[in-house]
Amino acid sequence: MNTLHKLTINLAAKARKRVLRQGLSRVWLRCRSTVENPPGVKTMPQFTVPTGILGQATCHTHPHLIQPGYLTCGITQMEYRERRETLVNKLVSEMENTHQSHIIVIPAARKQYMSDKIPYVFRQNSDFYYLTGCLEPSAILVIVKPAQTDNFKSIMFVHDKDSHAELWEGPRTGCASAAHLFAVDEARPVESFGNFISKITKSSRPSMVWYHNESPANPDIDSAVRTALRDGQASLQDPQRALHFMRVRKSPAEIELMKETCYIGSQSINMAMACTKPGVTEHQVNAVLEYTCRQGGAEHLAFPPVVAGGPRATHIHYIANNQTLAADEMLLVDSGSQRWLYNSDISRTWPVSGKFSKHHRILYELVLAVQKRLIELLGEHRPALDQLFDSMCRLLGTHLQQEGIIPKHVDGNELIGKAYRLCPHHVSHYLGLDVHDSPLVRRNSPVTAGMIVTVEPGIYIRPDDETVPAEFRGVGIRVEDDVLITEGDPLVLTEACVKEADDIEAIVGKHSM
Ligand SMILES: [Mn+2]
Repeated sequence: MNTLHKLTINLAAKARKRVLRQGLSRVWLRCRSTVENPPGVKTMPQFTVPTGILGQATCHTHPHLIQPGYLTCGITQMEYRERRETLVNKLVSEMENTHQSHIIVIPAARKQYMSDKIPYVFRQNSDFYYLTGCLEPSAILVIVKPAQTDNFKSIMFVHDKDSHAELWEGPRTGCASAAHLFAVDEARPVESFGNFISKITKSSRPSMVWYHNESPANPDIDSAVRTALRDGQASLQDPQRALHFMRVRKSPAEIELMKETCYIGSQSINMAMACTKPGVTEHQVNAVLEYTCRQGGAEHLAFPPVVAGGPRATHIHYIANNQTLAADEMLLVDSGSQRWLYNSDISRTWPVSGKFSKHHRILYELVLAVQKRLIELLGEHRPALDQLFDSMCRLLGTHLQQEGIIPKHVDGNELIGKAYRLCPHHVSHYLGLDVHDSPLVRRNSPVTAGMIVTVEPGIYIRPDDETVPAEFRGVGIRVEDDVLITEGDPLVLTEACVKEADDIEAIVGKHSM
């Protein structure tokens, strides 16, 4: 472990310093500033985190995870409060009728079971977490804004203290501490939600209920919301689009969290490269990814990873990961970590033997050149992601033609079409609390500073693809980095992950499991 540690540290040290340094100073100043407000400037309310054992880790009980004064790692109660305020203002401004009350309902995810009483690892609903920092299943955030006032009230419905339930499931925050912990105006037991929503919609007519009713995060409360809508004659609107437009641009604190998860994900892939040798199985490489991510501080992997040797890499979502790796194969890995719910998403491809064959190196360097050029383009004029995809097809087509993989006489749209056939997936998506983050922000939307996007061109040549020279067949290659868009040059947050062909050859196989 020590030799490998030194090797990856050396390869990644410079990159890491640069990635972690940028932006840190700004956040540090924000948290540590002792400058007093000039007279007359409104001071913002201050919040504190209650002491005692609560339903989730706090800065008091888990100081190794959460800094003093923060609600969750890196995020203050004030930041969550400001997000709720921004959402209310956005939603209200979308409606012209000022005589209307607004009731926003954002449910937490509920527990999911793999079989009787055996739960899956709980994953909070990202929209709910973004607005509350609350990790409790089946909680509900309700924001009520009466007509013709600027004020609004946030109410959290949580599971109240219950010694029997807590004996089995662990401590709960309970109503008495939840309002304080989540810096909301009120906390009530979840069981009272049905009554509450039906009373409030009846008493605040006319009202607009903002609730995402397509594939709701918690179907258990769906019927209560529907009944309230009907009986209260309220209109229904979906808050998710506005929320996703907020989530797609990361705050300085979120950027720090993304840098951490990207660093952990990068090192896990470096470790996977180091452990790769002929005879090792895809399953074992999967285990290395998982171990290294958790050991680095991630909750778990961001998604079931693709660990695909040889021609299996031409199936883009191959996750069986159950084959033995052979010396003449390339290995494609697409993996990432989730830390404090923020995800990294990285792909690398390397030779199992530790040495690229002539034709594998040609293909790898071709994809790498296209990937680097696409990152440059993001810095030059921040194309929308759909435009970046067009650029990928054009670049791939030209490069494949230069290498004789696509015939010389092909041009224009036909060339782009042939490139598209070899890379049938999109080149980019937004990244954050979800791996495919903010899906309601379309990929033709303008790309702006604060967004984090993936850049992931690839080529997949099936073993039976007779349109391509035989020596290039049976291989899938993808190179994927996570990139922060800034006012200046884009910042590659996964820069610690080895990607130059020579560096890959220096690290593959250097560690024994
Ligand atoms: Mn991706």
